[in-house]
Amino acid sequence: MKHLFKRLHTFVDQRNGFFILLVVLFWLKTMFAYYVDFSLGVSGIFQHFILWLNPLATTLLVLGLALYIQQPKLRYFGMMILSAANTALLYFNVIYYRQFTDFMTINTILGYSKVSEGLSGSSLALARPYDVLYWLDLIILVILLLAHLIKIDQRPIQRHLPFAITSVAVLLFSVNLTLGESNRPQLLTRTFDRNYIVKYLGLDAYTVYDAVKTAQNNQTRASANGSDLTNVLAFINQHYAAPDSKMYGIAKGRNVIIIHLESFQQFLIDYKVDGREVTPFLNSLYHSDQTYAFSNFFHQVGQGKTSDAENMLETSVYGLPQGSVFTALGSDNTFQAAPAILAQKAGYSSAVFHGNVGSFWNRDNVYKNMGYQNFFDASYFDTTGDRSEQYGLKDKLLFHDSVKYLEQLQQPFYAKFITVTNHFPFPLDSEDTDFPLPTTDDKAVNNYFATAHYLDQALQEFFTYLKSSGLYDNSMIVLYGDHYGLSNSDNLSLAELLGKSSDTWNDYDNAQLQRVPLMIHIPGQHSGGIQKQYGGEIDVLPTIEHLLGIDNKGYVQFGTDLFSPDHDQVVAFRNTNFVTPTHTVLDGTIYNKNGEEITHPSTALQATVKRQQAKVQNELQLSDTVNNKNLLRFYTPAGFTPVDPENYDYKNDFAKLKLAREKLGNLSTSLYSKNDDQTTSTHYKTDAPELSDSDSSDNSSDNSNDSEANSSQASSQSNQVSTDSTSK
Ligand code: GP9
Ligand code: MN
Repeated sequence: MKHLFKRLHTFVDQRNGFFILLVVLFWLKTMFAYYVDFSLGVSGIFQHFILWLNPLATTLLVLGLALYIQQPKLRYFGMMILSAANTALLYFNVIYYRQFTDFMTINTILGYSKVSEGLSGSSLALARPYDVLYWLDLIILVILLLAHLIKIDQRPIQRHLPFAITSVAVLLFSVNLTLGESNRPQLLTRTFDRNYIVKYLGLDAYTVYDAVKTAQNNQTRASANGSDLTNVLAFINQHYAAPDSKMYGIAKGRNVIIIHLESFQQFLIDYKVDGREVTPFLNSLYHSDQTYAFSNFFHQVGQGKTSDAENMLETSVYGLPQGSVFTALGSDNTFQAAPAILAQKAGYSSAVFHGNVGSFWNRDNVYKNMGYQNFFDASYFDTTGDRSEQYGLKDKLLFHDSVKYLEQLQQPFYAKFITVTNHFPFPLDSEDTDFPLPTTDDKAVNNYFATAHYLDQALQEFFTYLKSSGLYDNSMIVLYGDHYGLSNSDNLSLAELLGKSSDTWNDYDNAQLQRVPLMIHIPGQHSGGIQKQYGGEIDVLPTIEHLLGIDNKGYVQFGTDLFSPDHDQVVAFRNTNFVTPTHTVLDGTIYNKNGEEITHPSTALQATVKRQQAKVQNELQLSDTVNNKNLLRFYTPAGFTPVDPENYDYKNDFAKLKLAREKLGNLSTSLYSKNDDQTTSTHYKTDAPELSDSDSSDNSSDNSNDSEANSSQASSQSNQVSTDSTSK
């Protein structure tokens, strides 16, 4: 033992030994933070391996900088300072994470961010006794150095050593990046969640990445000028489509319930497997005369997938050509979004219900900029054990467990439910399904039908509740599919199920499968039916506004009301391809309605296509300018007040709603108040097996509170990202 200690001592007394000791200590502290303080959702040996590897490259790189210093004392000082700075970054993130379940951005660190609060005095209350472990090593080393118990090695540093260490660090980082990208493709281009970058590349790399992105954004924003806005406004004014007077205001004053159907494609509607309808409930809605059901409605998302769909629905502005506008720009951009417009123009309250962690797609920040008053994310739900599947709470449970919050919203409300169970690769516990699977060679294709069926059942249960609680009659329910579930490569296996052959399957077929459902269900309105006009996600907001009797003239919205006689039926895809009622144009190739390539288009058609293609390109480019240059900060439509994100935080939303209800007394319009201050969740009927085999059936009772639900947060996070490597 004594011998070992002595050897260690001599090792540390040498500058290389001391350097290695600092690297190892910092690595250990990072591992401690990863496993004890952060919930990174690491699963599988490969992800753990990447996690263990990722602090090494950056620590070598950072501490290695001190080795370039010639003067021995200064060199040691440099190593200690760099190590302390790195520790500070780690530790402040630990504290911040305890409060916000998220990592600090450069803007938070510098205090520039409007949405993500920095560390305040109260954050120090989040310190824990064991935090001393983050600092103890440095304190001990300083003492040992000062007491000369560790000697400063006075020998000059080997000439090539610093450079060798930097090279090794860079090499290690490349290996790390390659492994990360192989496990989570498009890690840096799409930036799903800050969690992901830390998990794969480490905290230092994340901070640098965020700094570079922030600098780029600031530069693009700084280059904004008046003419950018002039072009946008000219397009918007000329493109504006006035409402059809028969439709304008037909849903005025109703609650709006948006149901985001994860990965749900239109072909599922009326589709049967072994003679069994996949989605009998959605089919019945689709064919109801109280539903305006669109049969030629297309998703228009890019890499931002769900977040792009949400962005279009909330703002009628497109996502970005690359990455997600939510994660890339959403923390700081100015939005003129549905929750704020509806609140200001028609007194709506607003809430989002989603069983995944709030940081995914940066929703926790973006929603504040959109003016969402409440956000019930995974922290408000019990997402433990078999209650969750990959991206969070199973859909039946999401609807069921949300009701106790929903009933507290003041009416009219604008409420959005983001489902998750029907997400690639469509896993589902056998207890949740008895649906017969097709038998193609592609497992994802087969499973897709079971999760879609499960979603359908969840919706039926929710609708039954809406009816029995009385919400149904004064609501408008909007259901839409966010994007494809099956990718173009899966489509080759899907082809046979659609009566086509994989041999002749082509781009045109893929494009037609961008159809997703849009159903606007207005109970008591019997003039609905299947709508054949072409449109896309960009058109939903103007349509909803007009149905609610809200004028959208003057707003920077790129879509047009689907019911307007002037509605624009040229539907742009994010990659500048487009579809129209008569033809589809993919990379310049024109297809007719039957999918046949038009090799010799008439001069008239050529001119039309040229004009349409130019419009599509112009529209997308203007939308990109609005996003990238944050143009809406310079323009506020008449009658609109810009959103102040500081007015929102999503902690204790349940308690806050209850308090608001109590304050309003007789004036409270919440369902709970209308129901004589009784919960309506007892009306909820669900066959979810996760509720029957535990005492969680009284989960919906009014007794549970935020802190109770919050206790499940940590576990929900590990559920959330656990299978991200399998997502598309
Ligand atoms: C995650 C969920 C899925 O919270 O919305 O996002 P997606 O992978 O579909 O973009
Ligand atoms: Mn999605």
